[in-house]
Amino acid sequence: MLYPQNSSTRQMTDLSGFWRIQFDPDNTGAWQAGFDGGDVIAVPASWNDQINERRDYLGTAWYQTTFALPWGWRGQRIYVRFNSVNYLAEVWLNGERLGEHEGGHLPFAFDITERVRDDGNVLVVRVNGEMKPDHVPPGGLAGQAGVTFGRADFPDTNFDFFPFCGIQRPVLLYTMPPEAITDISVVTTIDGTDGVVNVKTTHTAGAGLSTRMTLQGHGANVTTDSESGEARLTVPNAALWSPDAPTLYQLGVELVRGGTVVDRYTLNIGIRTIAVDGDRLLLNGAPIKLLGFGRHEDFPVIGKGMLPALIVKDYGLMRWIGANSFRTTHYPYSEQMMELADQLGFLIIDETPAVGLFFAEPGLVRRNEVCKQYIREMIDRDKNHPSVIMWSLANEPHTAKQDARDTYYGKDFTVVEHPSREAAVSSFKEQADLAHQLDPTRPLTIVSHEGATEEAWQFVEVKSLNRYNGWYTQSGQIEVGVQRLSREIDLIHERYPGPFILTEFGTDTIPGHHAEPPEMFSEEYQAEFLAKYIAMLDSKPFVVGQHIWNLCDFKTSQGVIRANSYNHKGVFTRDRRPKLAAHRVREIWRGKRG
Ligand code: BDP
Repeated sequence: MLYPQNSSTRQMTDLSGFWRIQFDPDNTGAWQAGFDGGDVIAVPASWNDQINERRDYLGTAWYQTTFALPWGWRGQRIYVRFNSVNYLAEVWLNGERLGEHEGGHLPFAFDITERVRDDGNVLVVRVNGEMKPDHVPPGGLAGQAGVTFGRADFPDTNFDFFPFCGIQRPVLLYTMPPEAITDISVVTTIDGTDGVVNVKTTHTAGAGLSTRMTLQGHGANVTTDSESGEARLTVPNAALWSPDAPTLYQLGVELVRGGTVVDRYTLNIGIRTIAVDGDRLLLNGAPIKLLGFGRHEDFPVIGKGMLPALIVKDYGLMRWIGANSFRTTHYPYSEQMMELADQLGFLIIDETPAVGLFFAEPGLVRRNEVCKQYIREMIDRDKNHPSVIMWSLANEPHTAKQDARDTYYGKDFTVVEHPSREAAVSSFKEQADLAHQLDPTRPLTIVSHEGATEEAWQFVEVKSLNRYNGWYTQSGQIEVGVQRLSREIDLIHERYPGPFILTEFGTDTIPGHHAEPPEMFSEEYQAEFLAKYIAMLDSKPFVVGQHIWNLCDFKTSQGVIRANSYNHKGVFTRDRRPKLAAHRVREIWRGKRG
């Protein structure tokens, strides 16, 4: 799905601003053609933190805005695109239904060419943010054993972040010409010192159209014409894309009819390869280690709203601390975040919104279908980003038949078998097959909390684990916890050879709370914990990544283990100030990267 852009053949305008919102707790509203009154609401941003009385409201709300068709757009195909609406969206223009979409973090668009007026257009979006067992991520399970963390937090999520709702990313109005480029897929390879850029394009039906592709930048200027829409462009002495040198080339695609350019689209691309080889993860043929974080799109007042300044700030913090990578925990991030990663040279594990999955009724079959929809949409959206080096199909799925993590290893520290549910195994096989088929070039991972008995790992190239030894288990005993984890990681690697990433480790830390000797919740405890984990991970050549949980403190549901309704595992506070651990990690990571 190409991001809208302005060019000599395309136009785009942003409908962000002050909209109106009408809450509909009884689901009786019928405001498809618009409503009078309601409250003012800023788009993009979640509603929860903007409107005091609606903080915990997760039901139905109707959004509305009006717009005029920009001058000169008539004659083009016209679309409205929603970059993110959480969770269900149903959309009407001038009282006519355009369609619906499920899932909070991936874009969708509607063709409004035949419906849009020159003036006085009323755009209405019915948003529903209810937590339900058959949604992904699921909720509304009230601590049901075996499928949840066993807690009953409020609001009742099956995951550990606040379920912010609303129109959370920009809404764009854009044009495409009547004959248009509809998709571009880029796969790059390296041949000696040449960079090879394989491009596949699609366009609207029509005889007599051909495609011209031009690659420019860093001294390159390669052009090729193609009848089929496919081409292979070779860049001699190519400047490869990497975290140290995130070189981007400009790929210009033109759709041509009889010598006249009818559409034009420009894409920034990076020439790089990513591969798994034995225990190693190779970027451009050389081993790479991922140093970084899990993060959340989360900030006071805007909730999960897209805020360009916050994106810049977070990249600045990650740079400062010496990170080169992050995982989009636990949903795909904004397209703005992805674009900057390409420019700044960050390596991304791109994760679908599948967090807190369970493989029992209710909602089993439906959840599986929604997961596959997300995989299609995520790969379609992000396939051309050089920064995206891996797809994550799930975070901590409850795959085991029994939820009994503490008994997965016996007294003598051998694996005690805890079989996975058949439904989990077949679901992940289907999902991995789909992802491999859609993108044969990037490795897959599944982020497990089950360890060596995780059967879903058989379908993915990279095994990722979340562990909190010395925190949730072996509390107060960092050394004991780290030793135990070290043995566990070795056991996992014996069973599942290949690259391994510790995708989460960390401690809740109250800024300003100090203790010597270090004690849980103190800044010293977090600093020591992270330093010891990193030293242990560094000692294992097959550990290709270390992602601290979390970059910043973030908002959660209310529950007994979340003071302030915050997860305090950030090395930065929610307002982006460093804790002691940030300085410690910086010393280690920057030392490592030179
Ligand atoms: C893991 C989850 C993550 C949580 C974290 C924690 O993947 O979303 O926030 O633990 O408890 O289970 O801090």
